[in-house]
Amino acid sequence: MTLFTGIRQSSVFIAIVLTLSPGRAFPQKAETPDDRFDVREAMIPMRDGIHLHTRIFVPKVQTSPLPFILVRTPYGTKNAADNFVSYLKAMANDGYIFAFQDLRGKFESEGVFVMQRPARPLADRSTVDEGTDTYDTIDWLLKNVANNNGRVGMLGVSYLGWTTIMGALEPHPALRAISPQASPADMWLGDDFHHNGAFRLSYGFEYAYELESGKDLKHFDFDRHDTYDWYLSLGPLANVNARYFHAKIPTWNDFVAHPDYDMFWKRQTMIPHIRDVKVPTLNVAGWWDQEDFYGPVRIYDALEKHDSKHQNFLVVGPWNHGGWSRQPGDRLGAIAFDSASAKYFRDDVQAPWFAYYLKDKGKLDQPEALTFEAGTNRWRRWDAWPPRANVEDRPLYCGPDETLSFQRPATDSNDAFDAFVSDPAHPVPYRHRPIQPTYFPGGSKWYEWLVEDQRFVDDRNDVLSWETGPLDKDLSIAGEVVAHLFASTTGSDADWVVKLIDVYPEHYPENWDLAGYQLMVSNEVFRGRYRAGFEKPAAIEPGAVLDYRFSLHTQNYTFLKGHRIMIQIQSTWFPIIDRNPQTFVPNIFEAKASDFRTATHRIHRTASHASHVTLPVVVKPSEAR
Ligand code: PG9
Repeated sequence: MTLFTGIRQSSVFIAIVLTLSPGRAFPQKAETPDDRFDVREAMIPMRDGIHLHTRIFVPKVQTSPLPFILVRTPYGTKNAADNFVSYLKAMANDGYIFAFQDLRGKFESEGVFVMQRPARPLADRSTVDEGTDTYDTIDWLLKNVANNNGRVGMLGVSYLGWTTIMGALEPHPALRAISPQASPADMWLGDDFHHNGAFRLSYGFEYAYELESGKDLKHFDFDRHDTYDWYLSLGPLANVNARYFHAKIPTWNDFVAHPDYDMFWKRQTMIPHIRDVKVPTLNVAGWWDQEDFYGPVRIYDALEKHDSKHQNFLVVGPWNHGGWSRQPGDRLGAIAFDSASAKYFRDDVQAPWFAYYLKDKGKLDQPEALTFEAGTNRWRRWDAWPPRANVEDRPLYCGPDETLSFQRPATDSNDAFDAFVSDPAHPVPYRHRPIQPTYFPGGSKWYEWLVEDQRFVDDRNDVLSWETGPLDKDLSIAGEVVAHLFASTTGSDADWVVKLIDVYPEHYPENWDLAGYQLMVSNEVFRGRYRAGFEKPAAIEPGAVLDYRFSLHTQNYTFLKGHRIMIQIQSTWFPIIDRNPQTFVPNIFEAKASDFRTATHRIHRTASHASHVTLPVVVKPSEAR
């Protein structure tokens, strides 16, 4: 068992890796840089006079000029060598010069940190951004580190994936291959801080504090271990600045000042800057990424529109946030995948892909999209993602008596709905309590909550479920899952959470721990006030049946014969999503305690208001690896 201690799992840079089981291939303690690299620290000058701290690992034995791998991070470079234990092990064995750099204002770098500093407009040559910092760094490395082959690659997970794609928007000509992995693309539409306008409270609060309360990282000191209680007793969001942050955390102030999808968020996303595939790109995502799944797929899509030279690729595996970088990847929580999927990615995908572009080594054997199909537990190769052929969109309808089927309801009876009372004072927990602080060093279930057994909320009155009978044959999906609800509320605002679930058979001798298990396959939340547009919120007319259509994202999954498919709908998911007052107020960050009111929500299931989830069903199996 490998134990990662340290501030955050996604940041392999500050994790201390201890190997607890003796017979493993990698060393007892993280390999020290001295073992195989000469380590050099440099303060690299940027065009505006700011110096960025960079730790450079040059192989002690170097028989030919080597390419660089550049990694730019807000999480510190002190433990950068830990990467060679797992994430970059195959690449270190292959031979690269590695450079790890602190972003502006973080750890040992000069300057001011700006959370996801937007790319400068094309016409603006006077300011700096992550792109110019990357450019200047590459320029310096090429001139100052001997025996390089003139090529540079970049990669990293999450914030480090984001700096990777930002560095490739206006790339240095020597930047020849990038792998943005779990990079956020849009913090309001679908990544760490909001989903469809619903604010990711616990993540936004804890992350903003962690990054912006000093030059290094600092956890917020909760006085409750179960943060469900803490966030509930916080009351309205205005109490954050009043009691704790006192307007000193810039990102929190931005949340408050920009509740809607305004120019602040539109300037921050890099998507409009993607106008070409300027550098070969390996996009990487995990199906159960608890932080950034929207981003990597969105970036892949944006690049794909311009990919005339076929240099843009997608890999999605059965991983949580950054899971491909550290574990064998043979399981996530209770769910097993039959093979070491993460190790396969590191050794047989990531390393050869970079070697091809940076060292002219080997033949490229990378399909357009490589996805791990959980359920059947095998990798699948696709020539387009989502697949263009052999997939049919099939709506799965909510029916009477908690049934779910591919038959559209025929009734138009006024009684054809299911209702529940949503009480902001008793929100549905998003994971099993206690909900430890997100990156709690003593252990947090944050990393695996997306695969937790959803039975823990199944019997709540404010969670509705509909279920098919046992499937008589396997049902595979490949592509986008979309929710289409017809819903009404007695309030004037509401959130809608939809979960697509694989229900394991009750009789499951293969593994009794999984008997009846409810595994979430796809999910998303939508804040009702934005149904007519994300830029301007609008009150919901109480009692009106309105339709809400939103993506539950792309998936490749097989519901096996004998399993059932379930849809759950609820209105709270706390504290990952802040509580909707259910009374329309212009800005929820300024809502008063008295604005938070109980409301009754209805999900309609008539012929004209047929709530459903559309599945991209594979009708003819495509070639498996
Ligand atoms: N999910 C993290 C993050 C990335 C970018 C901005 C804010 C948060 C991370 O793991 O780096």
